[in-house]
Amino acid sequence: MRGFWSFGIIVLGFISILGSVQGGLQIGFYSSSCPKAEKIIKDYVNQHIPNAPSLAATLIRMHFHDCFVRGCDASILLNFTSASGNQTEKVAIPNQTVRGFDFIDRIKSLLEAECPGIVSCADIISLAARDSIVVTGGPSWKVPTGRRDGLLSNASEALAQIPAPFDNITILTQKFVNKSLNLKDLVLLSGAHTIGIAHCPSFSNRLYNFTGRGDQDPSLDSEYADNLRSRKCTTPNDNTTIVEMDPGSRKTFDLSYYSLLLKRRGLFESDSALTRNSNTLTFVNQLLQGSLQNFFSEFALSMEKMNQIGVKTGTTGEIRRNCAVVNS
Ligand code: HEM
Ligand SMILES: *[C@@H]1O[C@H](CO)[C@@H](O)[C@H](O)[C@H]1NC(C)=O
Ligand SMILES: *[C@@H]1O[C@H](CO)[C@@H](O)[C@H](O)[C@H]1NC(C)=O
Ligand SMILES: *[C@@H]1O[C@H](CO)[C@@H](O)[C@H](O)[C@H]1NC(C)=O
Ligand SMILES: *[C@@H]1O[C@H](CO)[C@@H](O)[C@H](O)[C@H]1NC(C)=O
Ligand SMILES: *[C@@H]1O[C@H](CO)[C@@H](O)[C@H](O)[C@H]1NC(C)=O
Ligand SMILES: *[C@@H]1O[C@H](CO)[C@@H](O)[C@H](O)[C@H]1NC(C)=O
Ligand SMILES: *[C@@H]1O[C@H](CO)[C@@H](O)[C@H](O)[C@H]1NC(C)=O
Ligand SMILES: CC(=O)N[C@H]1CO[C@H](CO)[C@@H](O)[C@@H]1O
Repeated sequence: MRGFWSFGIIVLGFISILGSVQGGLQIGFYSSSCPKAEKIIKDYVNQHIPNAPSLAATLIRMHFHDCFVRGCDASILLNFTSASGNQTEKVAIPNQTVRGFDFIDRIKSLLEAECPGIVSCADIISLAARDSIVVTGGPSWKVPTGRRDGLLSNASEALAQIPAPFDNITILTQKFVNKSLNLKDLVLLSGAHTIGIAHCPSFSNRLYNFTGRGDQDPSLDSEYADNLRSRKCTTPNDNTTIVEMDPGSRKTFDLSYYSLLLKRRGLFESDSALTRNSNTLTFVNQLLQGSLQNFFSEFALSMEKMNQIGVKTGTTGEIRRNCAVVNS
């Protein structure tokens, strides 16, 4: 009988070890090498994000852009890499509006002071993005750790692989499937547009000369389009005016992004595309019929897939000392 129980305990032990190891990552990877690491990040976020809540949006977007190019390996933070003639991801158009690099650098300095050379920049982005959404009242998700930092960053890869606001459902699907994410993940992760802002060039083609006949995008509510054109993006290339993607609710992580989609008020063509495919439309309707808690838990599952894309573990990559440069 005792043998039976110890066998059971061993099996359970294996199951729980397997359960905490995900794609080579592990919950609490730093628990012995740098036990305070996750707390240092969370404390820094809790201390600073309430005074600068718009950073939460920029950090989750940084996390998304990082994971979509060469995996979640902090390649987005690099200022130079010889392989790409210094045309790093940061320089690519989609990154020109990503901010928050100094926020990550300050967290990195705290961690280097606590335990030098242990905590990767890639894990800092993943944890800080999650913690900053949580502190603003949004969903939480699991962030297993142990990501290592990449050695390369290439602007043309960012341009090719990061979805563009002009992409149609076919291209969006391809770019997501290429990262092992499905149509449901596309709908859920686009829900992050419930917070944050955009600049006019990301959508002004929908307001001006959409098909070359001085027209608007017919799939955008015309009253909303008129308003955006006359009050916000008074010139198509205005790159200073900022526009809320979820007007009136841009600081609250809620379902209103999806309600706006059905009112034909999704800001980007990529948002609006989600209502014109029967599969994605079904997911949008299901989310709207469910509770906020349901959205949060579904969003968490998609984030847990996203934060494992192409991760480098073990001995690949390195632990960067300065997040902006590879170690020399
Ligand atoms: C589905 C494909 C996606 C496209 C085409 C897209 C495109 C964009 C664009 C063009 C902007 C505005 C940039 C600007 O004009 O300043 C933006 C902002 C944003 N995106 Fe996405 N995005 C996508 C998916 C995602 C995902 C997966 C996330 C995170 C999980 C995300 C989170 C955000 C956030 C939070 C902002 C606001 C940033 C801020 O306020 O600084 N997006 N996105
Ligand atoms: C990297 O570039 C950022 C601007 O994107 C700058 O603030 C930072 O000082 C640079 N860091 C290094 C080490 O060059
Ligand atoms: C950057 O990526 C592009 C597209 O994949 C590739 O053609 C190019 O050779 C890369 N540049 C370098 C320097 O590796
Ligand atoms: C890349 O940046 C480094 C550091 O600023 C500089 O020494 C090098 O000349 C640059 N390389 C190219 C190809 O621009
Ligand atoms: C989607 O966009 C691509 C590239 O712009 C284009 O080749 C394709 O025809 C478009 N597909 C649909 C269904 O509009
Ligand atoms: C994703 O696209 C890249 C080229 O952009 C390709 O090399 C890679 O094999 C694709 N990955 C998957 C999982 O399809
Ligand atoms: C609209 O686009 C067409 C075709 O690209 C161009 O000929 C025309 O000058 C544009 N009109 C305006 C007002 O920009
Ligand atoms: C914004 O627009 C101004 C004027 O068109 C231009 O000089 C500037 O380089 C633009 N900035 C960015 C970041 O594109
Ligand atoms: C934050 C950041 O590094 N942004 C860069 C994006 O690309 C532009 C154009 O090359 C740079 O000027 C910015 O510094």
